[in-house]
Amino acid sequence: MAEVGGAGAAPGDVGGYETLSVIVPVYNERATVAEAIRRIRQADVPLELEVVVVDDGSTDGTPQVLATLEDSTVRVLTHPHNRGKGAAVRTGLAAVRGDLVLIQDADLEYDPADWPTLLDPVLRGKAQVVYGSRFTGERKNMLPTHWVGNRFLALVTNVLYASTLSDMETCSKLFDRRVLAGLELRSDRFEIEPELTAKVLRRGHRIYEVPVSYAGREPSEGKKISWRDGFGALWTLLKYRVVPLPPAPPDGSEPAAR
Ligand SMILES: Nc1nc2c(ncn2[C@@H]2O[C@H](COP(=O)(O)OP(=O)(O)O)[C@@H](O)[C@H]2O)c(=O)[nH]1
Ligand SMILES: [Mg+2]
Repeated sequence: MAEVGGAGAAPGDVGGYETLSVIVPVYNERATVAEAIRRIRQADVPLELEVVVVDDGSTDGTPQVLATLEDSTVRVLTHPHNRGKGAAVRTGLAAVRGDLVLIQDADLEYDPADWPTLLDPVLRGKAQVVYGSRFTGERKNMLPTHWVGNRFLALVTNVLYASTLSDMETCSKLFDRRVLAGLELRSDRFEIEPELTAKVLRRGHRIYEVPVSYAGREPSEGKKISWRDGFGALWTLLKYRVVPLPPAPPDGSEPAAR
């Protein structure tokens, strides 16, 4: 893995990072996945790009669409049966090799055009974890129940973990891969977002937030997360506040100096 320049990185360089690995969890996104991957290919990043799409047992023709998109830069991994977004992210994490890891959904709610904004604090050595906030960027839509749920879950996160996040549930998350080493992620479903957040904060990392644009979709357009998932998120936040964490590997995943 590349030596990371951290705070000493000169302007214009990429902080010692070489490869950005992008994990794209996909479940029944026939209508959007081709456009999502087109936008991913167009993203303007000063790093080598590794894209790993995880088809989570889609049954709507997504695998056929993916077969036409796969090439040397876009790898497709497949779950034989649907296991949930968290399982798809974990499959992707086990497969990627880059020194930076970004999770990018396939449903067009988040836009790879925002990646330079997300990457900027990491490449300048200011952060090892960056979240794209939907509450400080422009947004097309968020259902009122989701707005309340998202604000509430961010508040609970901040109270439990002494953070100041505006958006914990954002699906726009970027990590120095060393931060993720040894976290032993377990979530299969949408609790992957609070689990990642809780464990990273418990390890003492600060999460840097930048604004990203958000084009929220409606249930009729395929949005699957619902207010019920909010309870799972709440439970996950409470649980990881108290369960012991696996020991951090001694490889630089210690928190950067604050
Ligand atoms: N809903 C759902 N999404 C999954 C699953 N497996 C992978 N995904 C992908 O995860 C992303 C959905 O995440 P999110 O935006 O939080 O939920 P949604 O927009 O409400 O469906 C999309 O890219 C999905 O295709 C799954 O089992 N269920
Ligand atoms: Mg989504």
